[in-house]
Amino acid sequence: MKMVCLFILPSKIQKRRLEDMKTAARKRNITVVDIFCSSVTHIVTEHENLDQVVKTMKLADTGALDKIQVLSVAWFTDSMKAGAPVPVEERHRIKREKADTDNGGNDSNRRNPFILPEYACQRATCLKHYNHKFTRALEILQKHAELRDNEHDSSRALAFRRASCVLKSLPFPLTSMSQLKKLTNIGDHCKRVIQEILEDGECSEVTKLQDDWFHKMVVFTSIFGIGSATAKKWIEKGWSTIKDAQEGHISSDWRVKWAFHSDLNTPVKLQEAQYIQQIVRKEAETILPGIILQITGGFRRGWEEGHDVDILMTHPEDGKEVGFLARLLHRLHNKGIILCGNLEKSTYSDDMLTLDSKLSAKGQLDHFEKWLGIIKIPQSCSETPARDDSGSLSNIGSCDHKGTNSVAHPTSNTASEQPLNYQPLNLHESFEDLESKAKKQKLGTENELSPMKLAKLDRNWIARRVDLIVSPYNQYFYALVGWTGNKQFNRDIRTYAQKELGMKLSSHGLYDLNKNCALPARSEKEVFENLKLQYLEPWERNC
Ligand code: 8DG
Ligand code: CA
Ligand code: CA
Repeated sequence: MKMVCLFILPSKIQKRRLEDMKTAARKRNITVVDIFCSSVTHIVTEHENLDQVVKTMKLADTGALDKIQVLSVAWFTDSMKAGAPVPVEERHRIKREKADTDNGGNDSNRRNPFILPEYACQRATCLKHYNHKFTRALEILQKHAELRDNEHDSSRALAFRRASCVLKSLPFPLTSMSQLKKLTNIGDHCKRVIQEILEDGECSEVTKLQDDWFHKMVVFTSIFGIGSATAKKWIEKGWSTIKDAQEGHISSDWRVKWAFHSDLNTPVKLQEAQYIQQIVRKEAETILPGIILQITGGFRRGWEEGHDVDILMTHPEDGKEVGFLARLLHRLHNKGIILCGNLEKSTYSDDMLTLDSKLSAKGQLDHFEKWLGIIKIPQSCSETPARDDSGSLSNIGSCDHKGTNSVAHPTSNTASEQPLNYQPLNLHESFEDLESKAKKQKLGTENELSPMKLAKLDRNWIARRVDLIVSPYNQYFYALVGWTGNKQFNRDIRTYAQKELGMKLSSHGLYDLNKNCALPARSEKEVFENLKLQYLEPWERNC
């Protein structure tokens, strides 16, 4: 049976029973979402007909439910008894009150506008959705605006992104402009683009934008550490390929020195991220037993590739994390894993909880102690997904260190869904491999060679970008939300906190500006509760 993503309509179901139903389904490995979103495949309801469901869910019409099975609690009970979702029978289906003989009526219903909450943090935004042809176009416009406009003025780019984000949350494919009527965040420019795609299948403005200049800018800015200002200068110099830049660009910045290393311009795979988590965990636990370590960023949101691996760490005992990162780096260095990087000391002080920071991408920079760098991993782990020491694949999606809230990702093949027929990697052998190969090649000083020479070596490792972040435990769950992202989600939830609640949210905490007090959180769910928001799983934060 196709992957089931279940939404239980709370209406007419007592709170306690609803929670029991969700728990029972999750125990049977069924994905259950708390908020209706575009991933939902099955709705279970106590309502007797479809019109009541549409009304309760504040949908404009039944069109939004076209691709979803709307089922009675009988289907749910049958599935719980069977231990897995059972095939849908006619008796399970929730139907319209009276047969819809009037096709025209149905069509006119479809043209009715749909309502979505204003902020992305109030609705689920998943990787897979119904409106890719529109969001792709809007995100090309966004990218173009980011590259073309002044780096300090992101307003045009953000307007395209917000519109794209709304379309990602729609639980049906857009077929008519009238469906947009009641949606906020879609301005006139975006509407023109959407209309042209609806009418012609593509937008001429978007096609024209993708010219020579745009392609060069995309190539140059995809190089690690290269921003739009540098890329523009390169184009002005007449450079058009990575090779031109590689030959002409000289810099002492470690990031730029490494910018052209071929490894860093190929995406990091999920199994490589898991492998890196595994080696860091092993060393970290040796130094500081009880350490909590979590992959964040795109991988936690269900992506199977990323540009780097973000690992957030903390310790439940206050103060234990102080000095830990330097010791961890020392150990990783001795193992021959580190190529280069930069350790940033914590610059946090309590007044930062209340200070105004810009809600821009740059404003997301925080004050934790962190190391941004490049490490080596054995080439073999790109081919073989890694397991953690318990023999099970590590669960990236879990929402806290106890893994109590982990939910299988409905739209991508995350750790928990991967087939288990891989040979576990032996970490010890992998390290020895790296070290002995280096010795055989008399490359004890490998790190001193230039990245380009290193790239050309016959080597058994590949270079990967890693961010290691250490947070005190009392800030950890806010850090987890911040470092899970995505950046647009962070922007949105922070604007929501400020405008709707008069609170200041950052990766360090939440501060109520009216009551003049900080609001602590002991789980990611509590972060959402403090913000009066329904909990969103990490994979529902792909705005
Ligand atoms: P990618 O690497 O696959 O491209 O995507 P990503 O994982 O979503 O992006 P990222 O650039 O690695 O950033 C991960 C999240 O961390 C992002 O949502 C922003 C958030 N973040 C903070 N604080 C800081 C900070 O100080 N620096 C950076 N670079 N990111 C931060 O909450
Ligand atoms: Ca990342
Ligand atoms: Ca990162």
